[in-house]
Amino acid sequence: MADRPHDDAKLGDNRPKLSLHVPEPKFRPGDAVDFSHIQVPEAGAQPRPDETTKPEDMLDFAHGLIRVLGEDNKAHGPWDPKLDPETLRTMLGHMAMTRAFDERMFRGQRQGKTSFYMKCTGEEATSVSASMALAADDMVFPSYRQQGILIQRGYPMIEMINQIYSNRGDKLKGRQLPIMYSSKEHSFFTISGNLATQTPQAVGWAMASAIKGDSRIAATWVGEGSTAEGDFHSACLFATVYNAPVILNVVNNQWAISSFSGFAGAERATFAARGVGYGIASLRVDGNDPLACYEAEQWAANRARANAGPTLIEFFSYRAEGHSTSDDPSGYRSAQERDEWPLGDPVMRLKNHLIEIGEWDEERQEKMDLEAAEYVKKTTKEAEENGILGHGLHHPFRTMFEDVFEELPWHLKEQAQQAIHERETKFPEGLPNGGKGA
Ligand SMILES: Cc1ncc(C[n+]2csc(CCOP(=O)(O)OP(=O)(O)O)c2C)c(N)n1
Repeated sequence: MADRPHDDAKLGDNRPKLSLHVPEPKFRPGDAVDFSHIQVPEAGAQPRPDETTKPEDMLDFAHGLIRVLGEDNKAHGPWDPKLDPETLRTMLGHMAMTRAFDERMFRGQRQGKTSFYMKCTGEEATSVSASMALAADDMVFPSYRQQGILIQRGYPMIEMINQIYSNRGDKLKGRQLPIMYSSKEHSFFTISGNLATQTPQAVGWAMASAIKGDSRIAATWVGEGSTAEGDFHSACLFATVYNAPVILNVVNNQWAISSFSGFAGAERATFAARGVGYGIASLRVDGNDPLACYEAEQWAANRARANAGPTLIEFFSYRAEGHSTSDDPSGYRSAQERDEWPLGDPVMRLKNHLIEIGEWDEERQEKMDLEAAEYVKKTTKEAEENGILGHGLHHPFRTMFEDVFEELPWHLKEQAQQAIHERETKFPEGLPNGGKGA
């Protein structure tokens, strides 16, 4: 108190009282939803600047919304990637497969076959379409919601399911929480549970590629909630300082579990605008428009390959389902939000576009959906032969001590022997559920 200019509380009473702003989402459970405050520009309205344009000449792109597919289901404007119908059907197929996979894995969790699962429903374009614009050996650093990249890159689905079941076929030997995939062969970086850590790692990988004079680029995906992490700042700063050939994809699906995007700063600025202060070219894109997602990623990839620098892309989308199998969104948001979402559903939009241009029909769509569901079912059955949660078919117990370090140190050798001995003493006939002790 002694250091304050006035001890007398009455002095300064004419100043306005300070007040704290605590963000509050517009709609809570039971509320009627009105998304009319969201600005949705006409498809095709945005120009497409050259990939080497200076970031300061691109400020409008951080605040607008790049859109290609219009209400008329036609492709408009300079961001139309003009993909041939075969490629469009492939894109639709990968998105439909991702959705079918999510459906079955979610049910598998409810049936107790796995402990955990996370869907990406409504966000399929942000992974599938975006990764289609990259080369197969460009390195991706995803979050846990880009399973569409693995499907698009042809990663065997049985490996995904083995990992989800932590069974004896699991390439990660049951060490990782379900869905935290890793595939070096598919240039898909090991997923970590710690949010945003992959973003500076992606930048570092891109820097290494540039140091070596390689031609591969890196791309990372992160949720809008995760951009609040300090690591995201580090990623942006290193990317811009070293002109790293990297794409920072921010999937703004409006929610971080039960926290709406306002808590990550959405009330003050777009997430694309976050790149502006770093001098990073930034695009804000309709994340439910598969063609816009593809072309924005292509633009950023061209930019990185031309040594013209990093790009930050905000995919404006909506998390249509719960955060995970452990979440019930009816506890914190209005059930109407999904239906009212002004940008629609990415799978439906691409399907309707293909029908509009005479390259698809409802019958073929039905057949494709059925085939996708059948394929996932068949692959699930195959994976189940390697074991499901709690059935005892998993990697040998001792393997949990391996790979902590490159070489097994003496103290871990001792711990492994002790653990195996204790198990054999306790369960001389093997584990009660039929699993092997060691
Ligand atoms: C460093 C860290 N903090 C908190 C968590 C717990 N957590 C897991 S997912 C999540 C929400 C992330 O939301 P967002 O980044 O928007 O991605 P989304 O789940 O919507 O795809 C949180 C807080 C975590 N895994 N790591």
